[in-house]
Amino acid sequence: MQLSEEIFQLTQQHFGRAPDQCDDRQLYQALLILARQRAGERPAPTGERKLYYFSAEFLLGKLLSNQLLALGLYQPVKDYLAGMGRDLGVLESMEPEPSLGNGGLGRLAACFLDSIAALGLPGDGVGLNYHFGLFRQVFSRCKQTEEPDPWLQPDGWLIPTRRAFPVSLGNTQVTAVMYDIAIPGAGSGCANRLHLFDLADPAHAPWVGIDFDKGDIAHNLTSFLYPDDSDRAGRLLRVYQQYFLVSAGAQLILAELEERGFAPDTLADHVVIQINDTHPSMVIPELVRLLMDRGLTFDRAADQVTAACAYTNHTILAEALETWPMSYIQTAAPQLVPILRRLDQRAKAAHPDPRVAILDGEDRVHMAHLDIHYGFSVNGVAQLHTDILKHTELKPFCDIYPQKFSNKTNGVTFRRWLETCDQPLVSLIDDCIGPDWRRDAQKLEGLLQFQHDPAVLSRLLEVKQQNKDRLCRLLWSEQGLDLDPSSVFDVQIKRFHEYKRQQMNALAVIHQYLEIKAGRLPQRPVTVLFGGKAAPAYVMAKHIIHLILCLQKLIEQDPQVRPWLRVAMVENYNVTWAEALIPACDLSEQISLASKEASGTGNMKFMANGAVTLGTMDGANVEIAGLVGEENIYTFGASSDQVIALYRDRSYDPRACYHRPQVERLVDFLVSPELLAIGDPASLSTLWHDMKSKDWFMALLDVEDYIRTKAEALRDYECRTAWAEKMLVNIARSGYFSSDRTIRQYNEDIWHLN
Ligand code: F55
Repeated sequence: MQLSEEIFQLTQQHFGRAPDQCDDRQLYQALLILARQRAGERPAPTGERKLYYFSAEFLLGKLLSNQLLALGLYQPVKDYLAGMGRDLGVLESMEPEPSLGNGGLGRLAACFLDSIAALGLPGDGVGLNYHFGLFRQVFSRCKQTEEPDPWLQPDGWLIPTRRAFPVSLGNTQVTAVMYDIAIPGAGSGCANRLHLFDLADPAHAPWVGIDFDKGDIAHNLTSFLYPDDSDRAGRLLRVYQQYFLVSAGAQLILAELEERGFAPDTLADHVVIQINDTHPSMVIPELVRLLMDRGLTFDRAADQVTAACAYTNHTILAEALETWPMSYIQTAAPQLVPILRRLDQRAKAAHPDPRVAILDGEDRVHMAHLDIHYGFSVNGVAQLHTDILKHTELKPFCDIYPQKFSNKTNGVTFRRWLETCDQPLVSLIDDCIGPDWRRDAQKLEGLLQFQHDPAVLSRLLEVKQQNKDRLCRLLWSEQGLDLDPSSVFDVQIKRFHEYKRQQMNALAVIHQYLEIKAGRLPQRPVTVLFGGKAAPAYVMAKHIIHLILCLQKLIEQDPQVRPWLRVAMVENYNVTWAEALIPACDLSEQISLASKEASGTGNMKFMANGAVTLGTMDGANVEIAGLVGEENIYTFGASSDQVIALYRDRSYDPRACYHRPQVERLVDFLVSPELLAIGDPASLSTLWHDMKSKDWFMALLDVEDYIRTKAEALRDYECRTAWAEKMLVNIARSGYFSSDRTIRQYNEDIWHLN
């Protein structure tokens, strides 16, 4: 059937009218149903083994455009709509964004699902259907507040299934029901599934305290995604959620194994489980338990599980490594306790070194240690990160199991992060090198032949300007921010965390402000854009947001500074905002303290969209620098080796850095009369004290070099042609960071799916 006929039938059937009589919501709904049906008809890929990608988070973003793209319907639908004077972007703005992730880890899982399906590999995602996602960020009096974010729609992307599994949580029996989202693969003709488990009869009272003693667990288990904070309160609930996820997921795996006609003791021949950080690590003891129920001995069960499970590490921050008190597991999943104790004893018998113990002296379970002993693969997410894991953080493990360790540098799907978010750039690329880069992103290197082509370079600058204009219109209509599209767009968007050092960027803003006040004007106005959420219990991150919102307000009120410098913090930053901000960015801020950012993936998206990186030699920035060469990136700051030595010797002295005259005046501005008149004195002075005396992530160590390097970038920006060359080289060299490449490597080295 013709596309137009099919859409006609759908709108007739559902709304009793022709497409051109439908409002935006009805037309959106018809396209959703079309995509859902087409994807549902696609066969699943086949292979020797099937992958299950276990993750507590899948940060999908809006689905319509990307589903249509994967189905080969994106351009046809756009053309069809254009013929009626309608616009896909407008229709898609109806769609609520599923906020099933905190940040990079969850978004990586979504990019991976896209690439797994595109490569035609058999692999499903396994996660949870949080009804209120993370939270919606609202600014009030220059502070972040949190509101529930209901994203589920009555007739949306979720497909109910008949699968249901019993899960016993402490002394409560619940039923896990399974909803699916189809994941069609671009160019593969197949579709995988994202399985999201939910409670059978949830009450889901939003935003009320959860009282465990009243049995609320059985009602609120899948209400919220718990933020990545160091807060105690939500921790027991996280254990409940994790067990619910892995128990249902493990039962699904064994049910499918049986349906494929294979015996439980052949699990590892037919199944591979990728464990996305330690959040799903309880799948290991749970599978051992279920295999023993099916007649395997403990040792055979443990061997099968070990040969089926692979673990990805995403952080070396000590406070982020999960260790659960056994008493929590006793409460949430007592059936796992004897299994965990046996797994611990078996590991201790073979490897008595206390540094590699699963259970420590305080009866806490080290989840990463469990994964390394009882998995066949451990990977980091960028070369530097993997090297640090092997030589420092996980060295005792690497000495025991050198063959288990490998690097898989992260990647992002260019279908979402270039093709659908930056159409002006896509047209330019197609005009230069044709469409083949869609199949193989490395082909973007073909752009290098245009590095000195004045026509291409000037078109590149026009594309960037178009994207900046579009962002300005959006920020004005959605958030009432009126920005200057002719200014330089300097963008830092990511979760708020001290190690990511938004506070250092704020100090650079203060520097610029004081320069302008002193009559030293920049060559061109600069707009510093921020976006990101702080975990509700992460007090210091909230102080940093407060500082930035106060600076924004201070500058708004200052007619002397405002024409030259603006700060704009986007409210409720999410995937959708990222898709508008990244194509509009000139300077990409990737300024984490070296050694602390495992990889970063925003850095890759910016690069592919022609932004130039201002960054430390951390995570994947190191690989970006290697690919583009030093003339096409701005790097600064202490090296990871230096930073690691400073921590090891405890020799970082924030006070010494603070007392450098240029630094002191920036830090002291936090408690200046101007700022105190705007903000909360308690918040600002807490941050001020912390920066002077603790500065755990060494913002003051790098701030001068940072300011100097940023100034150099802004000077270079004025030579527009030379800057356009940098943009072009960044785009041309970004192909390595396609998640298609990453997934090929996972498949070749770890999964061996087909
Ligand atoms: C979420 C929940 C908890 Cl409990 C802890 C951490 C997180 C989380 O969101 N982590 C996260 O996003 N990690 C990031 O993973 C990315 C993908 O590998 C990396 O690029 C990034 O460096 C890392 O911080």
